[in-house]
Amino acid sequence: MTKKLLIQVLEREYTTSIPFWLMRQAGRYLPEYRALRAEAGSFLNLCFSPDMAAAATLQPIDRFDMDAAILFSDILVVPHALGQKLDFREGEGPRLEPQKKINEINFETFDKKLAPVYETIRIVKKNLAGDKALIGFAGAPWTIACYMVQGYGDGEFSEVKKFAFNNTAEFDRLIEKLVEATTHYLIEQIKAGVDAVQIFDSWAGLLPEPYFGRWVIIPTQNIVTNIHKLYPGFPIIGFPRRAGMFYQDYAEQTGISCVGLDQHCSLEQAICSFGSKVALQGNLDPVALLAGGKTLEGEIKRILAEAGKSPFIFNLGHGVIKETPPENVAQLAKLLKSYQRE
Ligand code: 1CP
Repeated sequence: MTKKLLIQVLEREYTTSIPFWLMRQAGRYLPEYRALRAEAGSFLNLCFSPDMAAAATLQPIDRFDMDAAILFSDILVVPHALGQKLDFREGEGPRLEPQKKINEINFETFDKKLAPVYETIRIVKKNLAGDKALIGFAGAPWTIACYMVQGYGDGEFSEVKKFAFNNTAEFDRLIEKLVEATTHYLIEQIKAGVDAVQIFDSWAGLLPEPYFGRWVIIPTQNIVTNIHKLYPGFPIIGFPRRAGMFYQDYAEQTGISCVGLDQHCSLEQAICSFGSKVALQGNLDPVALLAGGKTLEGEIKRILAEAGKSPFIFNLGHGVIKETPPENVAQLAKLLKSYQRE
């Protein structure tokens, strides 16, 4: 069997077609997702029901024929599996009982709680076409710690930063435990059959130096090293959202195969400064996808022109906005599928 297009790019091979998938490609903008979500009752029940979670994973592929499926789950299943109380309230987002410390991890209990996720992967693999990749994922330690310590997301996490800056050694220990849990979780996903993994560091951009190095780069580097000890060269995508000027250090120091760019940085500059070391992904503003029409077409063409001949995966700079018309995603899919570079 020939190598999947997405994997070729993650290995920095030149391809004439550009693979694409979208962060949050499964979700509330799709009527078939809303139906499945209603049937499941709660979001967590959907995440932990392997047949339904597998169906949610495959819905966008059936509709738009992306080159990769991303496992349907959530980054917060990790604190949940570590014993933290988690609740997704309707229209309010996640709520956790705040906690600043993780004791010794019992991986038997952890895996028992996450067994439905591993089962979802096995079901998806059986039903996914051979030329498509399945991406597993986890939240990065810093982003997970934000939710663990504060208990909810507000986009600022000032309380978490205050605690971390005032108690660096204590926060280091929390991050180290999360490195351990995340490594284990991603390795179990690889054993279950994912072709690549993505580490979501959605709140990386909140950390100034020297903490960006300490709590974003080093923990990610440790996870990558741990995975590569067992699976040398396994493709890992890192997404340090809003990392700005720190993107380059992240790309050069973490050992990651591919870096996900948000819409706030220049693809052209990223290619010049670190595009010879890692593959790149992302950069389309989710609002351009929401807008559709000529706006969307113009932005897609700009990104393809800037990507040039670099190893590139087309994606958004952050997740699909829930008001996005599915027709706009169909427009994007059509344009990308007809695109061939020399
Ligand atoms: O009721 C619902 O349908 C809940 C909406 C929803 C969905 C569809 C949540 C709650 N999570 C998800 C799925 C999800 N989350 C996926 C599935 C695969 C896909 O991409 O199609 C993935 C990869 C995630 C990852 C995730 N969850 C992140 C990282 C990416 C990002 O968006 O920055 C984060 C930060 C979360 C936490 C979370 N889960 C859900 C919400 C609303 C949030 C964000 C909370 C906040 O605003 O802080």
